[in-house]
Amino acid sequence: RNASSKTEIGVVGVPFEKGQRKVGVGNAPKVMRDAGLINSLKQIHDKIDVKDYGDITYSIDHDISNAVPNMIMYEHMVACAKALSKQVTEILNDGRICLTIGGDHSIAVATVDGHIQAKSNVALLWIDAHADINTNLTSTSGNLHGMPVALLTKELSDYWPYLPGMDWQKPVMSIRNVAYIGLRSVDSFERLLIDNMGITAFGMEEVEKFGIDQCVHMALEKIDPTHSKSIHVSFDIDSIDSLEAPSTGTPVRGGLTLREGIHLMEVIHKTGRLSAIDLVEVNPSIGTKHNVDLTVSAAIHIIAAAFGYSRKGLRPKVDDLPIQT
Ligand code: 4U7
Ligand code: MN
Ligand code: MN
Ligand code: MN
Repeated sequence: RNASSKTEIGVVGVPFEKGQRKVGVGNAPKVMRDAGLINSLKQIHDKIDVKDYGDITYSIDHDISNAVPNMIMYEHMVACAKALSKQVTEILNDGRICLTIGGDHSIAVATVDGHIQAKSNVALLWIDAHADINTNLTSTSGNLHGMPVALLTKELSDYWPYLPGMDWQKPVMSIRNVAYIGLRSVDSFERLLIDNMGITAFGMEEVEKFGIDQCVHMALEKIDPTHSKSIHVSFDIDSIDSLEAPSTGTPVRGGLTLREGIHLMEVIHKTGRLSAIDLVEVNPSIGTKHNVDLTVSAAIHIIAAAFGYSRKGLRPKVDDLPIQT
């Protein structure tokens, strides 16, 4: 895919914040749209077509609160995820790349599930300071945004109890098709899993050692060695250093620079196989207005890079400079 081929994008907002305990992250879809997200996408180049599918709404139909130990506001995640998974599948079946604006990271259970429903052969890049691979038994917080990778992968399915209301969600993704980039805050049981299961992980030590370009290429080679899979990027804004993206619920210093985040997305764009992006964990209620502006604009730059924005500039449609007459 290049600037001359048509790119169709479907945007969905998920004003969901019950996968963690801080208020505000649910306002990110509105704040991102108000900051000009849709126009930034349209302005990347003239072959871009954007359709905004609006925000996900959900209602809880049966009482499954406290059905599973140590999973806070579980019934909300279940209901929102069901609606979101359907929406993602619909956007992909409409022939569009799906851009999901969270919301906290628990929503990725649904976006990846919806992607698998539409494309089956999915490779997942998880860009995050955290591994988000806790189960309800290993989590020290009970926050669902720390659990999505464990909910999605078949190798982890034996470690869960029966999850009422989640029967529609099939944990069919193999952990071998998942790679992390940006890790620097990993809980002890998460570390155990990454080591014992040999999960592909390029933490900040590896980013430092090999450089971001090599890390992305190596990650893609591991999760999609035949260059044939549909690529899903789940981008937690806290992967970016908290100096450059401060307005987020669980900030960690020593992260990716915005430049590294942009380059990572440029590399993925060039595969031509990017089908879905989640941009999650922007919390407009954290920090000053300046902090929020920095975080939102970082997010928009990262998204634009994924859809082919070129830092080199685009050539005009004609081949000559305008002549004075
Ligand atoms: B995010 C944590 F304990 N691991 O499980 C947990 F450190 O989506 C943090 O990456 C999870 O922002 C962070 O609560 C979730 C904690
Ligand atoms: Mn996360
Ligand atoms: Mn995180
Ligand atoms: Mn190869």
